[in-house]
Amino acid sequence: MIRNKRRVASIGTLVVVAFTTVVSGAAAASGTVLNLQLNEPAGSATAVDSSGLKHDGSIGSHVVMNGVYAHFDRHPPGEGIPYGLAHLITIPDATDGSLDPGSGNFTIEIRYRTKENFGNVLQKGQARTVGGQVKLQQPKGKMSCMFKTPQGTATAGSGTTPLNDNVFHTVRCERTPTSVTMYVDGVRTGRSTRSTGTLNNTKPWTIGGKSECDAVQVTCDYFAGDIDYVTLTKG
Ligand SMILES: [Ca+2]
Repeated sequence: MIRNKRRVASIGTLVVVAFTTVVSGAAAASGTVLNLQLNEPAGSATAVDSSGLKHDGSIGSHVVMNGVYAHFDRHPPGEGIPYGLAHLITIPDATDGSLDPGSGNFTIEIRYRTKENFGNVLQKGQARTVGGQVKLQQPKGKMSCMFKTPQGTATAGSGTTPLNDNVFHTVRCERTPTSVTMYVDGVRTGRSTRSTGTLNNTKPWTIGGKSECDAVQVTCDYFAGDIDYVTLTKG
């Protein structure tokens, strides 16, 4: 009897081990998929991804690193001059889809400060991008987080109080298949309960504005201020 029990137990252990292997294999793109702490010293050209997935970013020549955060200089909306990737930190798309929200849970967290009332802080894709787009922007100093695909759009905001008080704030935007929710400094400030389908495009993530400026009246939506870190988490 004892021997039989032991055998059952060991089979049970084997099943657990096999199941764990399958889960971790399928979950190559889950957990933290981007972790940019932006602690590079002045003059650095690469923002190192500490997620383990090697999604390093390219630091544009306008962006000033100081070992603690990234500083983005001021180019107001009316300036009308495109700087390409120079004003941005750019993280190329991952061909395995690991940087795309897909159809599941996806969480963005950033810590930033600004005294300005304009700018796109973080995005993947733009208005006409096939496969949809994700965007954090702060018109009037209020942050909004939008997930948009042909199947649906959901946007959550930071509430009525502007955040452009030049004090660091942590913004967390949680997307599920049927909702987008924002938390500012740990407090829930907005939620949209809309489905957003499958979001998967071939565009890079950009921090600090658009990689492709609107051409007719040049608009790049450059952010001005400081960004302490950016993390992206799937699942
Ligand atoms: Ca930092």
